[in-house]
Amino acid sequence: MTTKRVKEILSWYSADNAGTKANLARMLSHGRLAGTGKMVILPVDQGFEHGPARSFAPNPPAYDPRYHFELAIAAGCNAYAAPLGFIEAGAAEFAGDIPLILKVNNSDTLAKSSDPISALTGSVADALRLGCAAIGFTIYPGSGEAKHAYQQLRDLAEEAKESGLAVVVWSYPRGGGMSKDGETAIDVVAYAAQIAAQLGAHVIKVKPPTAFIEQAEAKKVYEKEKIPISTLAERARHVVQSAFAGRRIVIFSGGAAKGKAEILEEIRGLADGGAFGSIVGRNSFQRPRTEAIELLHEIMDLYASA
Ligand code: FBP
Repeated sequence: MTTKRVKEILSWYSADNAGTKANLARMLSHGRLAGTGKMVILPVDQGFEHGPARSFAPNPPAYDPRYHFELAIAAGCNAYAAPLGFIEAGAAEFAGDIPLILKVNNSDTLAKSSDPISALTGSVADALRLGCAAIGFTIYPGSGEAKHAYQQLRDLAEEAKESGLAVVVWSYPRGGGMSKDGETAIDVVAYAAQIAAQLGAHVIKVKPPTAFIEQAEAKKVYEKEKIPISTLAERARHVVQSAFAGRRIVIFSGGAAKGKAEILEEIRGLADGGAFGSIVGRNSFQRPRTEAIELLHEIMDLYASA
């Protein structure tokens, strides 16, 4: 049964067809957080994005694509997201066991560019063939190529929605015109969430923001309006507000592997600020399996009790 909270969330997406709403409901109604309106997703595109050794050497069973399906299922995640190759390697074997998100664009770190843009690496047809609930797409607001990516997303989102799929957008500011600190600055992360929402994303994924403000024009407004941004909870609240006053699902990424206490403290701040959940890759699959499941359960418990 779809819970009242899930129905409320679905009502925010009033333009969507029954298929897309059913697929959103599938993700919101699966796993240990089913029905709560919160989500914890396992993303494993780091093999592509960062390379195999950086991603999988800390926990070698993770070189096997089936490992990640099993981890996401055993931990009770809402969904599992990966590029075409990993999804193809397990979609049939694990059919029906967990909602899947096909990352339809990816970039590698072999080529360095000040104007990053991901290549199209999967299609809506692939997502349908593999039984996925959603497509996943990365944009890099701030890149000189961002406009091209926005247009690609616009076309793919239209096709996905026509086909009854949901759209998950990774919105990661970066590029030549932006400082390194600016990539996670509160004004920039909030802006990135707004852009993803305006591009029609159902689920928006951003990095946890810092209290740094990148843009001088924005800084004046944050100061004048006294927007509270000193704690992580306040910043998460501001980012969620920036995505249509909380009427879009906004989840936060886990980042590079860190200690358990540190990640739980971060999640506590995000959950207190009204985050809808987390997408935790390296901090889960780089740990031994039982530790990863334990950590994911603790993360889920924090969201469940927020
Ligand atoms: P992590 O929890 O490992 O940070 O995963 C989240 C994620 O969005 C992955 O999907 C992606 O591979 C990675 O972060 C990309 O991070 P970046 O582009 O900053 O290296």
